[in-house]
Amino acid sequence: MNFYVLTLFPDMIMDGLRTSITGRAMEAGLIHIEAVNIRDFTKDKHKHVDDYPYGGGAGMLMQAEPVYLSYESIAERIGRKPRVIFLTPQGKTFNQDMAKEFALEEDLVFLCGHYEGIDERALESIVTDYVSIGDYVLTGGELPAMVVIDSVSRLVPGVLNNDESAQTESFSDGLLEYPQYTRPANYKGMEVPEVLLSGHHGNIEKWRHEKSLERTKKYRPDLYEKYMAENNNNS
Ligand code: 6GU
Repeated sequence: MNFYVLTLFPDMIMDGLRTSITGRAMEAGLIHIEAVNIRDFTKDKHKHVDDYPYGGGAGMLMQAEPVYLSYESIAERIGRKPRVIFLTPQGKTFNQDMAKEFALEEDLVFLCGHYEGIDERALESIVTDYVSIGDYVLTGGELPAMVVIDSVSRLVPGVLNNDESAQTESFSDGLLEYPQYTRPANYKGMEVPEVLLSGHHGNIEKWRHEKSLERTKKYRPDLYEKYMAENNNNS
């Protein structure tokens, strides 16, 4: 799967994703991540990519032309019009279902805004999806793009090893993860729950499911209600 990130800060994207699991996946050739510097597509001799907003107001806007040309360089290279995700607090809030849907694409382009925004005509011309990562404001779209790329990458076959894949089940069934423990069995007087030492797999599964329900009810009542409604469960 190919990820192209249109950005003014290509190093931020590549430095962040070169490490850990996404870095390993790139090295293995399972995913390709490429940051495209929007500034390389300005025709301005001082390489300006921003200007004042018509009608006045605070801050600067990214101009349409370099944004459009950076997109076009990718569309021409791959020979088709890929889905383009614009990271913006005005977008639809990202979730696991969206990650699954994006993971079905062969190519994804991410557009990262800076300054006060991007000229609307560039957005109208190329953007297919408006995505936010939550109700708070960030300085730019780079971190959100990295968040989305990380979550989509781990759904690409082969990116996670078996141990890592097993870990995914918990959230995808709609419940929060149960608590986990490793050695020692007694840490500063705090004991690992007896059932986990019992070797009784049925009881362990039951305990874990109960703990997942308990935690979800306590910390994410919204997810808990959804789970109960979907599983027709009255417990
Ligand atoms: Cl996608 N962009 C910015 N600038 N801030 C955000 C966001 C995106 N999602 C949440 N806050």
